[in-house]
Amino acid sequence: MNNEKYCLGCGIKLQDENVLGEGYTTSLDNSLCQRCFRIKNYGEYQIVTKSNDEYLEILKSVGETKDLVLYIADLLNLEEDITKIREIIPNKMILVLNKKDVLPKSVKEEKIIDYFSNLDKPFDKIIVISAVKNYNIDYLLKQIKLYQTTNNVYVVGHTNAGKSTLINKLLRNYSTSDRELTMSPLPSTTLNTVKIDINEYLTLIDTPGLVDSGNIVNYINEDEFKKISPRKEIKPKTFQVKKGQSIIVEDILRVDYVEGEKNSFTFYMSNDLKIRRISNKHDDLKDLQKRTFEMGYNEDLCINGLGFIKTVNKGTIDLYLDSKVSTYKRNNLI
Ligand SMILES: Nc1nc2c(ncn2[C@@H]2O[C@H](COP(=O)(O)OP(=O)(O)OP(=O)(O)O)[C@@H](O)[C@H]2O)c(=O)[nH]1
Ligand SMILES: [Mg+2]
Repeated sequence: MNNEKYCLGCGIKLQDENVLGEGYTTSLDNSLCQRCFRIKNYGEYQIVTKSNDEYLEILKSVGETKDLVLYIADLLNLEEDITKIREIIPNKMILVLNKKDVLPKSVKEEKIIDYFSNLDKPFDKIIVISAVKNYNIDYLLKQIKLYQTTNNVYVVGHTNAGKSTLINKLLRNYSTSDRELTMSPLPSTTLNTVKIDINEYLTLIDTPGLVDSGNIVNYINEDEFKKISPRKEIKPKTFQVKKGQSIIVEDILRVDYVEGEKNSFTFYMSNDLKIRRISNKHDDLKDLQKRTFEMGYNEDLCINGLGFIKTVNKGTIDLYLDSKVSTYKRNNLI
């Protein structure tokens, strides 16, 4: 079969022969694949497993252009090494920190920007936005105009960071087109590059997000997934802790404060998650993999896909968590 039609929602090549294959549609006259049609109309989602190798090839080809790149990252789930992308894409790049709306309003964006301003491979600009709440989108467009080298501007980043949501917002705000990219709360929504003309001078190119095998979303069911994805401003939960005390998050995570001065643990995670103290005599969740962290003063413990725990004093923490989920320490973000 030889056709050159691509799904307008996710970029996959359309085909009408293999119902179970990617890009299937009942008729090649349709503009969306069946998967996008279902996500858009029924909120139904079909998991797609793609290899990152294919996506890496796409990113490498972006790196061979001279075009401006927007690197979108999710503020609640920042990559451990946010500059890693610069190894593949040396282009002019704006770091766009998205989902500001889920952080407490009291968090100052200047502080977040400061945090990332002393990197080894610095970004040309750092901007905090909320694609959903339309926050700082005008400012972002101004910066795009300032930094763009050609009409083409690539939008890259990990899966679920909100790339397609941002492009749709720019489309709604600044063009008359009624096109809409497919967005969804689950990973791997966009499957190929998709070109979107915003105006005569600006074409945004959506790309599939890299899938991070250390992200907890890969290892939980749909109900748990709904709980861990915050839709509203997070109300952080603070616990004053002494050594020997334990806190658990649903049946996902156990945090034991093993050794150290009096401390304070603040959980920046979805409000829908039940976070509570338990008696350290209980062995709840101790069957999960244990990892030990020596925390310094004012450090966060980040759990990939779940959020982070802000701590203030020195001490030793044992985390119990699925062995496949990655974790890291950093200085307090907020
Ligand atoms: N709270 C909040 N959620 C957002 C924001 N932007 C995007 N999201 C949500 O994040 C999820 C992922 O959004 P997408 O636009 O599909 O993400 P993507 O980066 O295109 O993902 P892939 O196509 O898989 O690479 C959706 O549930 C969006 O509603 C934001 O500013 N705030
Ligand atoms: Mg997308």
